[in-house]
Amino acid sequence: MYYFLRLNRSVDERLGNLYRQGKVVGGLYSSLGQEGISVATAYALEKQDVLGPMIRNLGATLVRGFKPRDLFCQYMARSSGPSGGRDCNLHFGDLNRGVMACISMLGALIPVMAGIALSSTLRGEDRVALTYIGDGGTRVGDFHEGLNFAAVKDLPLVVIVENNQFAYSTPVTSQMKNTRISDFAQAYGIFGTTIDGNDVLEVYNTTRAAVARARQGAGPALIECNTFRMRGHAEHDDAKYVPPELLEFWKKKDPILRFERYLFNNGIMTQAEQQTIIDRITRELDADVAFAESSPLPVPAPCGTALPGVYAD
Ligand SMILES: Cc1ncc(C[n+]2csc(CCOP(=O)(O)OP(=O)(O)O)c2C)c(N)n1
Repeated sequence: MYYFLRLNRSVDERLGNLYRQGKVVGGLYSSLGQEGISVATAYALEKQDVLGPMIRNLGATLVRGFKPRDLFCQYMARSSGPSGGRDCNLHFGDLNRGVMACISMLGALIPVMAGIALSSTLRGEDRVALTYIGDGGTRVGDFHEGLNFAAVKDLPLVVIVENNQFAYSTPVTSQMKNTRISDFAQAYGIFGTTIDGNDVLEVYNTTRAAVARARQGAGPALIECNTFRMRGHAEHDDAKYVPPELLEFWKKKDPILRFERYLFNNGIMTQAEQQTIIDRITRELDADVAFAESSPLPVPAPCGTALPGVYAD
């Protein structure tokens, strides 16, 4: 997990550099400070399960088997990326890896993932669906419709709310009167809890238990992970509206540094082992950025690679 946490952050940093060099096509949505949620929740799944990431869940796609080069190609719209350069950022999926493509319209992924959970139940398959939503996204009707449907049918669906305190420039207190989002679970009659989203092991243990319950037929779960968005909504946003003391407060709760301390203090990782992991990531990312930069853009129509698959083949 430590490798994937560091990988998530390093890919994010490299993408930030590429963005400032004008090489990223479209927006760049950082997951800085939220890596623990993506990595630990994806780790809690089994191979046959399906994960539906949103734009800040880069780490979850890495755990599911996408490589950093896939992400660099995707963000630079190269034809060797997962969407062949036809779409940007985390808008890609691969059902062979159990990854459903992210949907831009907030909330829309919840009914889709509930549908995947329903099909799994109808076919008698052992498959749990897990997806993510931000605090802002929980104000959209689809979130409630999808969750209610999953609750009524006892579907194996786990919804992770990343409460990072802001939806673009709107603080959570201006979005809702009751800011404890997991309370909705009670309204729908399902399991719900609020946890420290910057505590990697708490996220892992809570999700693992929810996934196990869902797999046994005990129905959906709503896990609210408290965290903080450490950068702007996207790289174009300097987030001047975020009070600096809030950033300072959350910086001290950095999930990777906390996990690192846990690993060191419990004799699980030595400094030499940490260095080996960091060196491995640097090597991998040097090669993968170079690969993406030398990859071609899609070739335009009529006989190119840009159009096939955009609608039906
Ligand atoms: C239904 C819908 N409304 C508005 C938008 C535009 N939009 C994209 S991201 C975003 C903010 C999302 O905030 P939140 O759900 O809290 O997630 P975060 O960006 O904080 O991770 C908005 C308003 C959208 N994509 N879909």
